Amino acid sequence: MTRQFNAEPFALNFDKASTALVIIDMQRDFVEPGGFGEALGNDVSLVRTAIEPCITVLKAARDAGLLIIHTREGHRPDLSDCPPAKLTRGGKTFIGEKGPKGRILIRGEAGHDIIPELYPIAGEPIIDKPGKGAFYQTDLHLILQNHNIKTLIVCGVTTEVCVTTTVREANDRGFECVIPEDCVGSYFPEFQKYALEMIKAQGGIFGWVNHSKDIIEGLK
Ligand code: C5J
Repeated sequence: MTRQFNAEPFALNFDKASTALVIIDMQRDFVEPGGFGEALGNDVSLVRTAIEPCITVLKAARDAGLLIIHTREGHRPDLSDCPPAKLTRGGKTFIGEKGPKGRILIRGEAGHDIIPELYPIAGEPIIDKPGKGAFYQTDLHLILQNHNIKTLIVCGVTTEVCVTTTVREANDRGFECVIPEDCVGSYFPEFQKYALEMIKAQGGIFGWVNHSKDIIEGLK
């Protein structure tokens, strides 16, 4: 059955059976006080605003029977999957070094894992990604294709980095993406504002933007 999400720049038609919720990198190191994000000098309260709206959208998506996918950015402990160029970034904190919640962006470390409030349940795939985009060197496209998914609701952090890198590539791969604006977060308010404007500009050049209440209403 075709439904509609209220959204900008115009309403988005979707079908529950071909819609997935993708929650990007809601990891302890990015979102929790005392993590890597904060160690970089960021104010994590700016990204924590996305937690409550994400909880409501996750519940609505679970109740509606949507495919739900979670992603985590991080690397193997031996860093063999980390491009050398990425290892030089971070200013004072570098990937693989000891951070406040374990080695920074290393799989298996406490800080790399998803926050308890949004923890995946059985049957919800977790995509471990080495890059910013969720498609790069992962099986995300294959999983979406096997479930006949056409529409993605994309939430998570950070808006201008991993969320929109994923949305831009999803758009090129033929998916229709909607971002509920209160379900994404950035350490930089101006980046949040302009990243979302760029998605919906020019008649929806990369996708659609709406609010968690529009997602919940559309899934009812
Ligand atoms: C960043 C992310 N910001 N998940 N990662 O490095 O957006």
